[in-house]
Amino acid sequence: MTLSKKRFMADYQAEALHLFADKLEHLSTLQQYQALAFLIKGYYSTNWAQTKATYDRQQQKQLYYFSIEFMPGRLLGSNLLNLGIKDTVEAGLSELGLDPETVYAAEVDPGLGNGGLGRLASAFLDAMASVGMAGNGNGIRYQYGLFQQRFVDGYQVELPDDWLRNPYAWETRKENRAVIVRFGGTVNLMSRPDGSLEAVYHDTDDVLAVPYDTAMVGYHNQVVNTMRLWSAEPVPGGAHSLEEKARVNAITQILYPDDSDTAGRELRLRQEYFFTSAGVQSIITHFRRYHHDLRLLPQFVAIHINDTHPAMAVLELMRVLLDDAGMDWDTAWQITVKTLSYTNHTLMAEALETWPQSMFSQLLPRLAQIAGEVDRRFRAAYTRRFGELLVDRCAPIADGQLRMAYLAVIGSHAVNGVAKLHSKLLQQSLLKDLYMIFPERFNNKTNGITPRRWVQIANPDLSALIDTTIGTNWRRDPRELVPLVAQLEDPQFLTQLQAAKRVNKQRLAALVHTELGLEMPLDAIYDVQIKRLHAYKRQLLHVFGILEAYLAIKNGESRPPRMHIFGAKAAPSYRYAKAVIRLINGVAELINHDPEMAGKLQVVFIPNYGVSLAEQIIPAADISEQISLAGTEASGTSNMKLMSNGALTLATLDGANIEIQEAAGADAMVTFGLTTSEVAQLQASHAYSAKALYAANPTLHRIVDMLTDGSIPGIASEGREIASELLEYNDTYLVLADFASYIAASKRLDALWQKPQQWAQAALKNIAASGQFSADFTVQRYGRDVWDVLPTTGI
Ligand code: GLS
Repeated sequence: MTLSKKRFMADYQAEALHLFADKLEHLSTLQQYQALAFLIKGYYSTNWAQTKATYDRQQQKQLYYFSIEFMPGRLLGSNLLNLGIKDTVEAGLSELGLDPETVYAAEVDPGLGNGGLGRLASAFLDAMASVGMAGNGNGIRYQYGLFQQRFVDGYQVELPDDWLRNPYAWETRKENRAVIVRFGGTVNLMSRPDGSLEAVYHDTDDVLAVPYDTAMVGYHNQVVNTMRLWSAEPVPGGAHSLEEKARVNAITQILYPDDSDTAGRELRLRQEYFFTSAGVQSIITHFRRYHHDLRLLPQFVAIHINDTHPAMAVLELMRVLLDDAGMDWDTAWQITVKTLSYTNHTLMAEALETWPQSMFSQLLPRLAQIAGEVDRRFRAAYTRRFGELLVDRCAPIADGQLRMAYLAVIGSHAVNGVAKLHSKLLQQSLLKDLYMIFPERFNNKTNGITPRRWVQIANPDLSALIDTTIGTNWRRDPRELVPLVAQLEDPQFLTQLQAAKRVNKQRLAALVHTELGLEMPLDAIYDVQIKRLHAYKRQLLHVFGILEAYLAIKNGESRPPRMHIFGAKAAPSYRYAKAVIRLINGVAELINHDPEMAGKLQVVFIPNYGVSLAEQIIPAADISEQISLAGTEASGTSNMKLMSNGALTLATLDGANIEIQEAAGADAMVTFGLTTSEVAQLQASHAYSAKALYAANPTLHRIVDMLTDGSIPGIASEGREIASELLEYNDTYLVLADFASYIAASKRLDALWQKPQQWAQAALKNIAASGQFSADFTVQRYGRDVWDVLPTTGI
């Protein structure tokens, strides 16, 4: 949009007066932020309404991305950027005596997800708007987001994230679009005169699902899509006891703070059905405004099942088509499969959701009946050809459990993993039986990120340098970063690149100083690992690397200075992960208080990792630690964000690391460790002995002993727990097995650091190759191969 500074300033002052009946300069920072956010919302509202009207008028096929998690991050900066008015607004703010960064920082960061999965969902919404695809989000408006993390005596403490305490400026309550979601009760099937069946419900628990819509503003294209989040409320008019009201509100009160467990609790099942049913119902209502024949649904609607949480969309859509529309089973099934598609996000067997049939039928009796019929028909259709054993292994129901991943595959026309390796492993292991039956459904869609947030907003100095070097086309199409490689031999450019990194390091160092009182010298390597705390991600291996350096420096060895920066939340019930957090904080205490380590080696664990903190850390990183055991990390996306900011990846051959290496070149990152097939062989042969490695490698021996011999302050049982996982339980994630090659790889990075020009060249190769990992391309691949929804303004 076009906006002059003068008009902006006048509008802003008027908005402040209108909202708070006071002058801008008398408002709190939060109020100044809110006035600005409401003003900007007003700026795009017409486009928002017009986008919806255009989709309807042109009868465009629309995609609905069903996800139990979204992590949009702060929206003010990205909305300003995407509207093309960021510079004007910032100039206006400054002229009004306000600091833009301070105003931006007053915005809450809705943590409606755990990590990569939720952030990916939001990146996709941003990307779809930016390439002009008709894509909507469908999820839950949790009253409390992912907990706020504090450290007390080195332990993680979880505080509630009351993000809705103040009105959330970007959302719009659509009470006129509310729908009723039914739980429990009994259901009888009655024949209608035309022979079709009608489901008659008794004694159900009804809940009102109220949508709150938030605009997803496209980049410089006037497209504004919608993220719809549902909130549970008592049905109006009913006589509700306080207890009943509390039970209803509980459905959307909290986000489950775990992204790997089945969290096999009834409340979780309620949450899943709640947003899935509300989403399906509202889609059908909208569709019916324009079409009478539900058989046309797949022509106009695609529904994507993001991980298994919304997998019961298969059953819910069947319910609507069978019971509400009176369709026969085969027609309904055909439509369902054509409409739905599914992404798997993990190979961890324990993360595959299953529900006890008894719980499921009590809470969702009609869906349980439909699930039984899906199971019966699946077995009947494929047993003859594939044998009873195979079909039993992958049927939706077995041993009294509903297996949601299998249901999702069976009820979708397309199934994908999130990196090439992950998609291959799905076919070879986790979903191999279903791959036998439905090979044509399987495909890969490597994840992506939004460089608008991670480079343009988070790294203004790098962005400006790129602009002056190759122009601004990369801002729309980040593949246009490739020509940057022409600067590989340009010492002046490389120096400027280093200077931009230094500015970011300065900013992070200031934050760390304020938060933790620690000094981080700017000439040190900033070595970053930021992600959920999980055994398979192996933060422990990183800690072992730190202890190796500590012992070496104590021993008089000289190493380039390194700051080890962590950000990670542990699920509150995940003991091992919490033990590792305590360990990292203990190691930090040991090292940061040792005068011999000053300026050489420091450990910085910044609490409360989330999207906003990531925006501060990522631009400052020199090394990106992506060190999961090969075959465990489905894709990873921090690896992409960090590379696009010029960090060198220290990586196992896992997830998308492999594709990053292909893109940036072998000399732009450092890899180590067992490969997936080596891991599989080692595990199958039962030949692995962690104890033998411990006995054979004196450094490793020493480090493992440090866990229990009192060397690390403040840890006791945690050290023993971790040591026992390594030695007694034989090191599930092969930390000891990869230790030696990890240290060797890390030393290669130390050596490279001594040659600043070569380091800068490797950083440049990463930046130049990062464009292909933009989510703009990922969603276009989904649109073309899976959803049949095409971009209108895309690149
Ligand atoms: C995850 C995977 O663990 C990540 O590797 C992946 O990048 C992300 C998005 O596809 O999905 N799966 C999950 O349950 N949480 C994740 O972050």
